[in-house]
Amino acid sequence: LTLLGELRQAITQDQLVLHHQPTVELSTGHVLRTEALLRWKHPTHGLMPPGEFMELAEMSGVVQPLTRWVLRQSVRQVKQLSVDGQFLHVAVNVSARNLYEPDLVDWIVGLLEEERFPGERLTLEITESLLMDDPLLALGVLRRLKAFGISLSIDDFGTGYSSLSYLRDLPIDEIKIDQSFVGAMSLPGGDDTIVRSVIDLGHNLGLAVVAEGVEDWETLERLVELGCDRAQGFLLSQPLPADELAVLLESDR
Ligand code: G
Ligand code: G
Ligand code: MN
Ligand code: NA
Repeated sequence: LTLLGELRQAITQDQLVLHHQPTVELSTGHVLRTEALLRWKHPTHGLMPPGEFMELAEMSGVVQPLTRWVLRQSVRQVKQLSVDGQFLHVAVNVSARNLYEPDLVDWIVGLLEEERFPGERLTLEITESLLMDDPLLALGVLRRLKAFGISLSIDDFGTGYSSLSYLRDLPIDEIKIDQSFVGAMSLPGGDDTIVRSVIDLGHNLGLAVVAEGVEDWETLERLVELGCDRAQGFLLSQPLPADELAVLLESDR
């Protein structure tokens, strides 16, 4: 069996798992939401990160059932982690390929109804470079998602190349500064030019800004000084299995 053949079976064979990485609101210091990160428990290769199979999934179309599995499981798992009827907010990574699925929005709306989960508690993260392949199509789909209260975030911001007018015209709520730029802040002779500029750009467009890949206190403090809204990274928490996230959330209350 090829890797693709195995990937097709991974869903039904129960080989997929989600880890959850919190995003912290810097004004409060509390967990704002959690991001679902997919892993494949491969029978012989061990725990595989999405970087090792996502491209294959996108090229082959397996990304459709894969993303839908992640969405359903994410919603179910965060529902279990919710306390006092207050739903946790969850972010799910969506491939721009998914936006070409004609029934995507209807499927997500159906999922929210079935699971009785509010759209206001769901964020979809879409990678910048892929989004800009067909901005007009993206615009239509994103508008429909927003109508159901779903939040939209541009992932890996700064690595693709979006026209600034698209950034202004797309109905997005947030940009996530790619971790390469955040990492550069803590290198010898550290440089925060790009991070600073992206924070200002985001704010000028009325968007919230997340820094991803925060690994040390100095960087976090600098991000606060620069007015960054949210942060994510190993310093705050590794991606965790659901039961470990539950413990973290308990101590965050
Ligand atoms: O978790 P990790 O650092 O290995 O993630 C690597 C990349 O895979 C990240 O860019 C992340 O956005 C992406 N990714 C993680 N989970 C999913 C998923 O469920 N769907 C999609 N499309 N991408 C994912
Ligand atoms: O592109 P996206 O933000 O979806 O990617 C998330 C990926 O980044 C996950 O694979 C996660 O494991 C990884 N990640 C999260 N925090 C950190 C960090 O502080 N440092 C590094 N190097 N990777 C991180
Ligand atoms: Mn992401
Ligand atoms: Na990213």
